[in-house]
Amino acid sequence: MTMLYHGLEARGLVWKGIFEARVPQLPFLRWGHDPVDPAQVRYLAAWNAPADFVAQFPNLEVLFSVGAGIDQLPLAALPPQVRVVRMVEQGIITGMAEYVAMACLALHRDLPFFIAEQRAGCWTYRHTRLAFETRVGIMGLGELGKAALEILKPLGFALSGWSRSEHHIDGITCFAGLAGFDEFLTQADIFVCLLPLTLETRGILCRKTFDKMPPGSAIVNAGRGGHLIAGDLICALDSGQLRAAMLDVTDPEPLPEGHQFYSHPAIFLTPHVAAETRHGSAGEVLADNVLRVLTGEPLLGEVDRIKGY
Ligand code: NDP
Ligand code: OXD
Repeated sequence: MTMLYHGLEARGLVWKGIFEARVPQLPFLRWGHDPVDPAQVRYLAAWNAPADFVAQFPNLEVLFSVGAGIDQLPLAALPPQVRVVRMVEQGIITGMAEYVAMACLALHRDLPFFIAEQRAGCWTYRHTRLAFETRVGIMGLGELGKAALEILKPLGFALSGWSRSEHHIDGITCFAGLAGFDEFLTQADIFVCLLPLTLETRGILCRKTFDKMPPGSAIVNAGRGGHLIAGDLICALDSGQLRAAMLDVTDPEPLPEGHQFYSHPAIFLTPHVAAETRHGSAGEVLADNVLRVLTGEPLLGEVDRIKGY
């Protein structure tokens, strides 16, 4: 019985060390480095894997995502009995909270406008607001959405959130499901997407959604590129319905050379760096989870394969 890792070499080395110390009974093999008997592979940790790659392991029991999302894995090709686990670790959570704080403060304090004025050589006054005058709506109230709310709350923003099921969070106006979506969209000036990419959420950042937001709203997408309809965003920005978009994720990644997003004055891109899986903390979480599998305990971050997240 073995654990197989597929991904960045530096991370693999750190994780091998952690497994040797914490789970010595389970050989930790690195794809491309160690000889692998496919029939022995019970656990696989990967960020991404081609469909035929997963099919090579007939006795696979658990597929661990190296990241918090799982949509990049070939789940359709995975037998239904294989369990899928996403990464829930403090490095990703803290990284995302920092990114959301940065994005919301930059948009709230009109940084895009002031940078544009500077580039034009203009010293232009514009009245600024305090955080309590700006409303931020978080789409997705999971690990990352909740961390985003926690970092934004002490800054004073007026906060709301939207999720699939009902949530009750102190000091946050919560909306749920399709029934609550339209009202949620009237409640904020900055919308932050921290949803998983599923059949239900693909394309959710589209014209119909933008039209229901207050005119001049801004969006932040740190979920997945597939949440956003690119052409609809450009139209909404060009018409002024939206004033700015901060995008950490795009479809595809990397964004091809010459793509309109690179040069659009109201779009601010980062190359999928909002939250990175940290080698040390994530390796400990993976080892904890593998120990849980071995002792039959519930897993942290197990995905409901029907819901898709
Ligand atoms: P979780 O699974 O913890 O949370 C997902 C949240 O989305 C839940 O609140 C869930 O609702 C809500 N949700 C799911 N489907 C719907 C729907 N159809 N309608 C409304 N709400 C919905 O995920 P995480 O917070 O850990 O991560 C979220 C995503 O962030 C990842 O899937 C990944 O795509 C992205 N990500 C991006 C990174 C980056 O660097 N840009 C880094 C890490 C993650 P409910 O609570 O009711 O279940
Ligand atoms: C993740 C990501 O899902 O990096 O962890 O996007």
